Amino acid sequence: MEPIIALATPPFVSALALLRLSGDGVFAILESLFSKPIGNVEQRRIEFGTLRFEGKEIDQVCVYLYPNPRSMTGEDVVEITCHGSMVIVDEIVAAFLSKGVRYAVNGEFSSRAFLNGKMDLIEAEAVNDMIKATTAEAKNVALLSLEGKTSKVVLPLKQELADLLALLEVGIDYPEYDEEEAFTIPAFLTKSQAIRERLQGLIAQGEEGKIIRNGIKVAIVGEPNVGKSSLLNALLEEEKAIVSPIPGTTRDIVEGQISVKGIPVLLLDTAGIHQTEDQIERIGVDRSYASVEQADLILHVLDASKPEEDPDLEARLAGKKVVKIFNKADLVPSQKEGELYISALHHEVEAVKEAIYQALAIHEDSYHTPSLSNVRELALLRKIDGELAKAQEEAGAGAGFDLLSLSLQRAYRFCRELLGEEASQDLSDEIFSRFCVGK
Ligand SMILES: Nc1nc2c(ncn2[C@@H]2O[C@H](COP(=O)(O)OP(=O)(O)OP(=O)(O)O)[C@@H](O)[C@H]2O)c(=O)[nH]1
Ligand SMILES: [Mg+2]
Repeated sequence: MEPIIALATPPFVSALALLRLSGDGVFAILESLFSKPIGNVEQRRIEFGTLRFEGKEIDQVCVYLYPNPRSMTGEDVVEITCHGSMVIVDEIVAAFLSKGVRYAVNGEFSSRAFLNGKMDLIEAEAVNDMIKATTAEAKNVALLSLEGKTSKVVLPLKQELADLLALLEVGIDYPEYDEEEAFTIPAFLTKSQAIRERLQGLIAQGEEGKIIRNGIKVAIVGEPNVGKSSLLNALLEEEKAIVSPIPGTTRDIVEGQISVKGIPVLLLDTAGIHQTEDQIERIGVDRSYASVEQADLILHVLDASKPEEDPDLEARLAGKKVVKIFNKADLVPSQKEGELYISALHHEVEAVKEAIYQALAIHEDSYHTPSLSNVRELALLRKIDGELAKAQEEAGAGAGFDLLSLSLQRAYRFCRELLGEEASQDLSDEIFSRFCVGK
């Protein structure tokens, strides 16, 4: 394919920068700018030399030569390590552009790797997830996918779908087949149920993987003055939000990020919820309600010295995941059994982190288990399950094997799509455009 170039490291000043080229003729193009002959590249090789353009030296560089197919993209690839000044990077890029190389678009290197069979879609997406990971745990989960371990989870599923489909097809073509071996509706229901259980396990694991990778939003809500902002500050170990004894101090949402056992948690401190005539405060209260809607988990803070239930707020929290917290434990002589008491003022909030972790109900395994955890993958798993559910329903209503086979074929196609085996160009374009250039 046509040669492309991109900067693979961030566009800032640093000790070194790495540029990557891939495509037809990249060795010859490099040779035309390099101080040494490159010749035939039969094995991977590193050369040190000078890049020159129009009689002017650009920089001393190391070039890494990867002949196809043993390269990241499967094409001829050149990587250039130069000194990390953006002036040098710009000059190198300009020199290559003048030689007919084009600047890569987002994800083009990974997209070529995918098209050349160097990795499947799940692995390609893992490259993106790994680069975007903000915690070590998130990076580890992405690494499992990159190593192909997630794809291996899908292969048995694909095999089971293929087996079931084959049994249905035999049943359609040879209905008179030996009585004892004939495939029956009850047998179909049993087998399809086993596959659905595997699928549901994958979906549950994927949801947990998604939390570990992307993190969650946690809203801190409650009446004014109960100590919500104090709790935010104590968790952040920073005086981020204004704290005062005057009710109604916080009016806007104040955000802060913490890590709970490696899970990125975005905390939202909100305005105290109560009836108010103050116009600005009312806007704040509306924002608090909106945060409740958006959040994955709510920390409902009450003042332990005067715990008042607000039926209005309780109603809003119905159906949400809520952790109830009694703050200002230092002001009360006794604590109710089984409730969570803390003192934000005295920075006694470790128990809150533990409670957040417990509420998420993450299995320890999920930190080490490969899972299908991005939106595309989870949606496809649900579609496969949906097709099987439909087939089971039809089987229950007396449908023939031919009808069931249609649902199974769709399920099988979704499974192939999961691995990128049947990805349309549109789909892979959509996926790779989320990558940054240079990948
Ligand atoms: N004794 C005691 N006082 C606390 C504790 N936590 C917070 N306070 C005090 O309670 C008052 C209100 O605290 P904030 O954190 O501003 O309360 P808030 O819920 O954010 O209030 P609004 O923003 O007005 O809704 C301040 O005077 C805090 O110092 C605690 O654990 N113990
Ligand atoms: Mg506040």
